[in-house]
Amino acid sequence: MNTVRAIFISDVHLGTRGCQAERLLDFLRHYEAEHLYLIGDIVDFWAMKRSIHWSPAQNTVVQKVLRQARKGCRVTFIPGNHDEALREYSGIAFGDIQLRNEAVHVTADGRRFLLIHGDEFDQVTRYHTWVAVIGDIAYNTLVWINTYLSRVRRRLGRPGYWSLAGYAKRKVKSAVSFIFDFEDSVIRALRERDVDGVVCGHIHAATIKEIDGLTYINCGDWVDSCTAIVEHPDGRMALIDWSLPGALPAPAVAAVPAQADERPLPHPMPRPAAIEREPI
Ligand SMILES: [Mn+2]
Repeated sequence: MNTVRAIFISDVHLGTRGCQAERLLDFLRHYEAEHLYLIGDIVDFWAMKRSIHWSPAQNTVVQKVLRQARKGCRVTFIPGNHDEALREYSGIAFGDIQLRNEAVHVTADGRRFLLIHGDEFDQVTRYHTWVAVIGDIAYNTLVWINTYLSRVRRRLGRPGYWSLAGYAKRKVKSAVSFIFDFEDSVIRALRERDVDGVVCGHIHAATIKEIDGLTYINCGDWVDSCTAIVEHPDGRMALIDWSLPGALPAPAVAAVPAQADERPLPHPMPRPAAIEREPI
């Protein structure tokens, strides 16, 4: 068990098939903290309107968080855009869990971090909500249509070459500039605040970096990257990558009863070293 001062996680997306609840549980079994900050999109109410995927492991995640709160860990839940219904309860304690639309965490070495989910700095979700809502469906359809069209093109013997690789590359390029735009607008907003940095989520891109003298930290997510941020007892912030293959036992976790999350893991495999990146 690693004892840290604070754990920051975001974008768990409970209620969806993509949620890596087993990996998150495994991470939570290896770390204990005085503060646990849940920085938005923890429960995906958006996706649950379409279909609900709620596994036993997802249940256990919720129970584990509630149990930690009961045992004295200070749990703060900052809603994101996928769980924004909770935003109107900001300031209210919900059992042992504090709900806040934003918070400030002071590290052991005295640095002040603004904690926000960050969707207000995402131009797409802010001004073009419909794009975000239908985005994944539309994107998949577009890719499907393009693939089909190129097949038709070939069959008709049309000259010219349509490259899926080129298409993907352009997509990636715009994704990269999307991340830069997001980081820039978050940092710009910090200027008016009495803080040394920010811990946010939303764009599913974990990082710890210095931008113009401020520290930009993003928790990443538990859908693709399986990352968290921890604050060590000396105030050092570190990015934990829990996505490494082999880190997780067979799917047994999903089938065990509720109390099981206090049991030691059945696998004897030690965790590989170098799970921390870019400590600051
Ligand atoms: Mn979000």
